Amino acid sequence: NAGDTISKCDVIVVGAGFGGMYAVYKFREMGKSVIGVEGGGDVGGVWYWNRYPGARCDLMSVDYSYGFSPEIEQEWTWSEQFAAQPEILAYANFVADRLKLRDHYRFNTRVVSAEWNEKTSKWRATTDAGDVIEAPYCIMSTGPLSIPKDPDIPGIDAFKGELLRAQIWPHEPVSFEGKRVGVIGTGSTGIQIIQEVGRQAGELYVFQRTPSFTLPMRNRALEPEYVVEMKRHYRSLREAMRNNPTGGTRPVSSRPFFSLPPDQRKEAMEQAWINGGHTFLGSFGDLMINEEANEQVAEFVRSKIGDVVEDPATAEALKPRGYPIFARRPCLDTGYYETYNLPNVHLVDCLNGEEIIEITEKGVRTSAGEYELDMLIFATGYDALTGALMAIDVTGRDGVKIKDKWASGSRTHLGLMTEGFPNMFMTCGPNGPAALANIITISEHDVDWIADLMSHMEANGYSAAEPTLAAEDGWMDLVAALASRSLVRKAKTWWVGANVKGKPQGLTMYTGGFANYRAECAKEAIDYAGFRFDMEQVAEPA
Ligand code: NA7
Repeated sequence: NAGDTISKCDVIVVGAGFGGMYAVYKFREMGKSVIGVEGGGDVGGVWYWNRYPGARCDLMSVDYSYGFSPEIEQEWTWSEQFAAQPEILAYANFVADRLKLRDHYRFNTRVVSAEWNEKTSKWRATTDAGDVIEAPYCIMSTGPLSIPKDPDIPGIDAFKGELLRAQIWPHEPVSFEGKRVGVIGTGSTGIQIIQEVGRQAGELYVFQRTPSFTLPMRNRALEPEYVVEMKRHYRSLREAMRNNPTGGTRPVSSRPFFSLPPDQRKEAMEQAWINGGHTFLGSFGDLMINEEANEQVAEFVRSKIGDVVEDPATAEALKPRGYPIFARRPCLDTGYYETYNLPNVHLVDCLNGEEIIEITEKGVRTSAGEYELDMLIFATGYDALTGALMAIDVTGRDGVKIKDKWASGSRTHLGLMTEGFPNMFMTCGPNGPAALANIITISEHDVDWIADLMSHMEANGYSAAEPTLAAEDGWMDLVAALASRSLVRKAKTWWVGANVKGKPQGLTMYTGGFANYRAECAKEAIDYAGFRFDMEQVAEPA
């Protein structure tokens, strides 16, 4: 029963992904007692759950790793330019072992509610195990992509074959051999699954609604000499990451697309194609704000699809139209388009041809008929950015619920805190740069920023901190002003809430880039002018 076990500590950390793990470490190093709560059976966050074949990070491993520990940087060696899920999960485990983080965590446990107590200036979190944890500080490291979303298609429960979800993939090996497999979802996840399962399955049917633009990943094993160099230069690499709009090491250009003559533009695009995916965004500075420049790159990529895919109708159906390239998360692939040249791989175009009607006992029924399947895989994304926090019954000052405060969209100051919810912090929160920049760089920044605020509070005898409404309004105005220039708002994606029925729509992420975000947060930390603080109460009531 709730209340049977009350644990008291200084900091509650919700989540054991990269954000939560660093939070546990940092606050423990500050001498605080920390209790972590994690729904998964171990550390790793999204990498604990996403075990589907081909799961891989689309950021380079040198970027997608912690920068706070020079020892860990030297002790850990990445094997590939873009690490696969097992290696990333092994890294998370390595860090957890090395820093003894597991002792702090309660695994297989979810926080179901969190309530602020005005009198004691403490958060009281209740878990699904019935435990109660009380602490002055609560850190929500719940992740932008952690609540899986099924497709809104009737009949999901009717299917009698194997139903698998990419976001909660089984731990035991899955065989596709000789099976008729269907995949719904062609975002980053679906693309990784399709290119892998297409080579293994008996028949693969891809039910595609919106085609994604995907660019060559150009992954490679990291040669020992490269690793030595990388390890030697980690400090300067981390410094470069902190000053980069994406929070990564790849240089970003400010060169406008049309500043080059046509032949040089073509040459730059060919070079970006050869170098691989994200170098496109590093080649030109205006692709996310100049529609014409964006369309030229989009058309270049469409022509590449046409070059690879042999069947003209399939090639045409795979070419994304009607939204700017990079306005959906650009996917990076290894032979995705080539997969459609395999005789056992079939594209079902659910945008311009057939429509999915329902899932049946035997498979998927479209307007053209029924596809009989042995296995159906959902790669249909997440209730992103706000979903995980909204899944917790969070009550702030004066009994206000987060789900009411955010009913028409998330509102925060700096993506880190929300007015009316004192001492509750988010890492990689909504209205920050999370989905558009390196999440590990952001997580480390956010935790360090929170730690500085806590130190400021303690030095001044403050028991509670929260942003003022004016500061929050100011931040949301800035976010909106930046968003109004960005082409990201022009596609229907999880970035704008379009993938979840009834969710508030709109681009409310900070699109000014990580480096500017860091500067905004640093500016606030000079005097915390956007905050109100409460003084320590004399004694806690018995
Ligand atoms: P995404 O990018 O949200 O993709 C989900 C996919 O699922 C997308 O292609 C959707 O098509 C498709 N979908 C969802 N519902 C349906 C129905 N009902 N019918 C057909 N197709 C459907 O999720 P991912 O997991 O791929 O990627 C999330 C992030 O993880 C990614 O951006 C990287 O940052 C890592 P739609 O576009 O809605 O037409």
